Amino acid sequence: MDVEELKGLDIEDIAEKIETMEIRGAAKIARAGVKAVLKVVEEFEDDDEEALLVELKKCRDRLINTRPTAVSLENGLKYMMKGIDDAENTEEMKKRVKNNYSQFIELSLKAKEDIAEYGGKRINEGDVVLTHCNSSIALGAIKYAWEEGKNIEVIATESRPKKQGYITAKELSQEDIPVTLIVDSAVRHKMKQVDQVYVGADTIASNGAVINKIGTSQVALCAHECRVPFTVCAESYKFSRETAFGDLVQIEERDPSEIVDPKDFCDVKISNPAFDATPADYVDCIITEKGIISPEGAYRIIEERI
Ligand code: RUB
Repeated sequence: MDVEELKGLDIEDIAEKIETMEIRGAAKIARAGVKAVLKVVEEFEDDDEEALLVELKKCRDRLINTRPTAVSLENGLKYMMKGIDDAENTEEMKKRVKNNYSQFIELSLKAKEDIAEYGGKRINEGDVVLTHCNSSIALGAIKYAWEEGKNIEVIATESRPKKQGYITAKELSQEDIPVTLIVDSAVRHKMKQVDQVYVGADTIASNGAVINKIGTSQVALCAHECRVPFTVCAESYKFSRETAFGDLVQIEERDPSEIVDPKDFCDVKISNPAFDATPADYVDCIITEKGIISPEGAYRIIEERI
């Protein structure tokens, strides 16, 4: 589900759809978040700036913790608030928010296109590419390579517990891209057939660590051991400025019922972390719309925004 499908939904509907993962994937979450903020100004009829500011902040606060790991959402929401504090009246505030919205959506979609091209060019004829979970940005690069006429194959991990790998497998097979679905625990066994790993990211920390779907760090470790290049595809708004100043990325802990029926395990504690952090040491490069960087270059991307 992406922004164009959000017509008729109110802010609470959007927040709930993000929480329940009907809207999912860091890029789509960010675009849905900014759309919710746009709705605030579209629906606001008063001419009281203070009241509009309160409504905007209320919306931001409702959304920000729906998926706490994805800094794309936080950065998108911040983008929407640019310039509103010194706007002289509600009309000016609304204009700025609307402008911010158009710019963010354009930036997000253009970044996806650029990363697809840069990433697609680095996939070689005959490559077997392994991907984890369902990243629209990593898949963009894979599809670009295929559309360029390269005969490639994809191995998609199931990505327990929510099985986003099914979405990946179906999405690729619909485009006739040869794809093999495997369970997450088959990654090491299969890695000897793999030429490259391509994944997305929810957040990139200032030290180059990549926070993505749980299991990504195990995939990276296997790739590293097998000398298989590990590539991350992420727009610049997934880089976390806050991590440069000491903040830690919060790893979302989701409901145990996504894994098992807790009633069947009365005396067992069930833990369901949705994301993990892959250290920079296991990442060969990060493809952004600003260019391809080594993970050590993450701070430079953040610095440009500071
Ligand atoms: C999705 C996930 C994706 C990133 C990047 O997790 O981990 O790899 O969000 O996605 P979830 P994209 O299904 O829990 O949201 O490249 O589409 O932004």
